[in-house]
Amino acid sequence: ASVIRLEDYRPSDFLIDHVDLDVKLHQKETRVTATLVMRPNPAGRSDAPLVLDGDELNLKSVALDGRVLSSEEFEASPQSLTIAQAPRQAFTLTIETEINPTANTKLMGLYRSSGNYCTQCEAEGFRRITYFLDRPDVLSVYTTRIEANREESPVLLGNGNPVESGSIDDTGRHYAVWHDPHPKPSYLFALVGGRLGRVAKSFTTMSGREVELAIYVEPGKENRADYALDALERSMRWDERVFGREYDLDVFNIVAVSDFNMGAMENKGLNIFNDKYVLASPETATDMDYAHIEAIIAHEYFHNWSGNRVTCRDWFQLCLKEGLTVFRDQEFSSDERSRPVHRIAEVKTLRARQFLEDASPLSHPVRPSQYREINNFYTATVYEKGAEIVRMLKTIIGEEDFRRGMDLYFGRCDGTAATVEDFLNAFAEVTGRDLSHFARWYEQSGTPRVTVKSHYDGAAHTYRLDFTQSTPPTPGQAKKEPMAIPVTLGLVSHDGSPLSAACDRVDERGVFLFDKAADSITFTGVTSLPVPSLFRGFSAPVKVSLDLPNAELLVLLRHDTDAFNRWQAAQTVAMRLLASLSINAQVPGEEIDAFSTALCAFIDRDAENDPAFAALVMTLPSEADIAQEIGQDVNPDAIHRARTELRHRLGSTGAGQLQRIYESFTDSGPYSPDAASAGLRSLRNACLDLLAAADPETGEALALAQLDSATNMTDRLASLSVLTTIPGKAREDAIARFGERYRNEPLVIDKWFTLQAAIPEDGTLERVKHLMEHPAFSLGNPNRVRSLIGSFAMLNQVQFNRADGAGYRLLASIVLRADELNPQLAARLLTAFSTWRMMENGRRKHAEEALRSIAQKPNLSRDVGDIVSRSLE
Ligand code: HT7
Ligand code: ZN
Repeated sequence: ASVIRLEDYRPSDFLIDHVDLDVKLHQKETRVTATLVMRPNPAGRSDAPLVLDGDELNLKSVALDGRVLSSEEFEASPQSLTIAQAPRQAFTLTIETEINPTANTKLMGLYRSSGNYCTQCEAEGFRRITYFLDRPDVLSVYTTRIEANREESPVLLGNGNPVESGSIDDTGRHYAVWHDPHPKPSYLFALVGGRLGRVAKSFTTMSGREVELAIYVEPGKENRADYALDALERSMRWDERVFGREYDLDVFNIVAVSDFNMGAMENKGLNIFNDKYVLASPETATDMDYAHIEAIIAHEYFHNWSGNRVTCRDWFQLCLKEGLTVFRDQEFSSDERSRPVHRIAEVKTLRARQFLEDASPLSHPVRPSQYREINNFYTATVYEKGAEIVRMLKTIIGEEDFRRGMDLYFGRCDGTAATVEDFLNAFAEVTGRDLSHFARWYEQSGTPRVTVKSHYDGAAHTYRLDFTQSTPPTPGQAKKEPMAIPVTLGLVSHDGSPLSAACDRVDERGVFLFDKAADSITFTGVTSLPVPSLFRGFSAPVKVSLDLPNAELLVLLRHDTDAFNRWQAAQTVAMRLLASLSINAQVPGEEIDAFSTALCAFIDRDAENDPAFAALVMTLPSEADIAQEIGQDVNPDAIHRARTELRHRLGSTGAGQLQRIYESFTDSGPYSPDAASAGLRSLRNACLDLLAAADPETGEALALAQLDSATNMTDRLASLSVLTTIPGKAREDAIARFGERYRNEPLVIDKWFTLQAAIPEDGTLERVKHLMEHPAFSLGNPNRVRSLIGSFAMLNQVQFNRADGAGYRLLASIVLRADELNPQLAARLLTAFSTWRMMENGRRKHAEEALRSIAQKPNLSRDVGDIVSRSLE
């Protein structure tokens, strides 16, 4: 497949100022008439033909300035429409196409979901609706007329503001016209037609304009959208307060659909969401679901400025909108909830997804320099590492200059399609700093490793830290340059008493900018040996090697003022124990005892003050994290045994305290999804998990009782999850009862699929195959596929990576089947193979065979072809 390169970017030869779209919705034969007001682009080539993009389109007619063109005057295929002799001044092109939304299983362009019509145009879906210059630097003002059968689609929604609506006599059909005054790229186009329920409220913006906020959902589920509506209102207020950004249309609509390739889409004034990220009730959604809904509602809303008002020049700049918007939604969630707890959750995700990606054959820069299929670049690197870059920039320049830079960027680039350079220039300008070294974060892939060595001179009262950095080679980048790494740090005394130390390389906010291959800093006035607390708040997305003994890390767990590093210290000790246990099967008992004792002391002292934080400290690194840490010749069975053993030891040592907390923190009163209440539940469920690890019999009894008495999905699911770790009749009965109870709740059935797919036992492979025959499962629905197949491949380390290769073969066969329906979904599932090279030899061979069996298949989609070939490179 052909490769698209950033260096080949050139402006479009033509522009489209206005788009008039007339869409007559029919289940199989939807008619689209696009009237495009066009002109040659002064920045383009003057002799170029007009080439419009298409994808699986059926052209009915083309007219130029009102004159229907004969077939000699243009060249058309389902993939493109070319007019060799296009006018050299403004002209109007009218194109009629016919499309079949019912047959559209790719869920890109116009498709049907549960009987409703909806669209998904990012990145290149608009070309599946009409021929167009389907690229983000062509901005147009859209007017959309939607017509449909009134019975089938009483609700008709488009971008922008409603203009008019009415009936079409004697046809049973009706129409609505929408106008969006803000020029936008085609990827932000959307329309919806369907039978939908609605919740709404009005919002007054900071300048006093009234906006009608509405969420549309499956009829009967309106009350499950209340939380999302509240989150939307809070997001809008937050963006006004923190970034000074106001909403700019009379309405803001959100529609929840059940078949959706990703989480949600920020179409101008008409966000379309995966219903999983809108619908919530205590009976069906967990605390984590509520938190995700809040974050994604905010994320899509924040795109209105970071993405829509200022969009991307080309898809290489994707991080410009996605990294920045993730940063904004993370800040929002931190302000709405507990900042340290949220930061830990962000870092856990970053390490589990982005560090993993960066250590795999799929590693790429935050701003890639080439791609074959852009859909494969909506990655953890572009999103999560992209957000970390924005956060580092803020750390380096400080809060005030960051806000001034953001204001300059939004103000200057409003209404344009911008680049990463435009973004950085705004900050360089307000600070007077040269950010060209910092810009390397966008270009260089791989996770830097920072190694730190400490030297204390008790006579001179000095304490020196020697830093070195290196970044491993990644595909296409053998040699690496040093990065500009902000290190937020401090020194901690062994007993927690205040420590006065000075270092002129560390600024007043505790930040040292480490931007060479090696550097040293020295603190003076240090009267006793301190413990260094480095990368506070995870100030840079790097891996750290530090020569601190476990005992000193446990001092940080006890005394550090930085909550993130308290958690990190416990994780580092746990990881050391788990990696040793996995590799050597044996670790000196005293080391485990010291850790257990420190953890028990921590629980005694701190669990009640901050339950959510305590639950995080008590949760060991996952099996996937341990595999990543080991990095080569990985044996997932050994890792599973090691983690089970350590959980058993911790649960046994702490049984008394765990039991006490479990019993004293019983949930009372009505359910509330707020962070404090959720924190209590997470602590209690972390206790239950360790108690069950220590003694399965007690665990089973407690979990069964909790499953019976739970008044919300968080507690019910947590108890079922504990039961899935204890084989036997009680587990099977509980699984069956849960499945029966929620058989009409697809989003809960997803959780049920996930729990079963993650059982680390030999029978799981057959169980997954069996569940694929369950009436609720469908290969056409991304949520179902992700919850059953995605969970098996991503969460079940031992069974996906079975020594006999059966897990790999199962995934390969499903990827091939899914590819015929939905290539984007198939390609995402396939990324589960990204860890194959770190496995031990036997597994590696099986994984390679499975990948080759996919690669050999004829007619692979570009999406799957791209991932499989990069995975094998
Ligand atoms: N900007 C959106 C990304 C997206 C997408 C969404 C749904 C289906 C296919 C998609 N391709 C790209 C979502 C976001 O990050 O906000
Ligand atoms: Zn986004």
